[in-house]
Amino acid sequence: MFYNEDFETLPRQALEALQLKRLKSTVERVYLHVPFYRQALDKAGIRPEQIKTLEDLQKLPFTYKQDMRDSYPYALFAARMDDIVRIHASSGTTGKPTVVGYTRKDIDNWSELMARSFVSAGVHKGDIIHNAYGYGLFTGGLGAHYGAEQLGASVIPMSGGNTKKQIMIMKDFGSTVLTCTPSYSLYMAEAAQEEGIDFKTLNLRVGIFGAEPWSESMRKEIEEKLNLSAIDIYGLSEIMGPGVAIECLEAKSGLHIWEDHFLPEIINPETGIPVAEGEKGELVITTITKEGIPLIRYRTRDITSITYEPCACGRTHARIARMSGRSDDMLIIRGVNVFPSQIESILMEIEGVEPHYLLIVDRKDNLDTLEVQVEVDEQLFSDEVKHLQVLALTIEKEIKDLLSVTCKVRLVEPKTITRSEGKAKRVVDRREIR
Ligand code: DLL
Repeated sequence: MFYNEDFETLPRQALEALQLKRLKSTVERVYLHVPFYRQALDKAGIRPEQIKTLEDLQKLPFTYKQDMRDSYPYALFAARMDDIVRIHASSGTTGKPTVVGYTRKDIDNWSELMARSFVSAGVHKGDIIHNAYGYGLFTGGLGAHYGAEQLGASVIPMSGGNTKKQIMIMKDFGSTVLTCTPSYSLYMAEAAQEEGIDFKTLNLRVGIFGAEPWSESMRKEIEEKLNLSAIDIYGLSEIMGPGVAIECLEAKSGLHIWEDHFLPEIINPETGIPVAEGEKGELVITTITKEGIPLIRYRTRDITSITYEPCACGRTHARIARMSGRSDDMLIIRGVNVFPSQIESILMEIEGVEPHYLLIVDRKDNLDTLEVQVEVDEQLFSDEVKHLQVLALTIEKEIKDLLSVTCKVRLVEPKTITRSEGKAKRVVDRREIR
């Protein structure tokens, strides 16, 4: 099933021809309207008319998050403020947020791409979409909302929070699709259990989860607890919001990135040079249809790989692998690189361990320390102390064997780790605080 079959199954040659045409016009647009890009291109010694093939993309300079911060709030906009109909911003834990603006056409394109994404996840007109992504400056809520309406499904604009009410509405309104962060879905499962509501009695069929890293084992856990098929959706506000890439229900093997709107590259984050197909690196995206704030070779910091292999679903658009983390989330513990998602995968494979954890990194006597706090189920917790000790040691050994990092595991009581209604906070790095 497709939403826009012509574009979603465009043969690669035609797709690449379209990409080139759109790339050229985007480069012209930013050169003409955005002083930042005019200077950056002049400095790189490249003019828009020199873009003749898709490979010429390599000649263009990168755009970094810092460039967006330096352009706060509107300096990177390539459209007149008169033509901007929506403004979003990413929260940003430090400093000013990153601001993005959309023209009417940008909103239309975004709605279409979100509608395509819904269909790719097996959602159709007639579905009741319980949208628990946050509404507001965050792109999740409104992005999913517009896509759902574009598709013609019924959307319930829940936003995040008030979890008990979420469960009641989901049950009473007969929601068939849930959209929220993966961590929030697990919080909902827990809240439902407390209310004595079994997800098996709900009508939910599909969950569309993203906005934060999650693992394959977390998917299993969610599918079991919520009794639905869980689909991974990726996006970022700088590029558009949710719906940049999504898995298809047929294959659930990589996320199709909508290549008629975005040009993906995977590069070695250190050298900036593209890596081979299938190899891991940093995802770099060039937008090729955006009017409000087109970005050239934007360094997402997200780590993935790409494949151009045809997919069982018939879509011709490349697939990126589930994000294994952000290069700036990567922890370096005594010189060893560790992504929180790697620890998550190990934890989720262990019986009795709950999908709620927190990594605490510190420095003692000039040495990095890692404490893994993880909840265990009620039964285990009330078990003999000896058993808990054995379990903690087993996890420590597993982490040491697989990731070569020494850590201290602290098993904690159920429901002691703070739950999230949006993006979960998995790491506390005390080394930064000092
Ligand atoms: O999180 C947009 C979004 C909303 C995506 C709803 C999916 C669903 P930002 O707040 O700008 O936008 O955060 C973007 O979140 O660079 C990734 O690091 C991370 N991220 C988003 N989706 C995924 C995912 C939205 N499926 C940042 N897996 C991105 C892993 C993800 N990380």
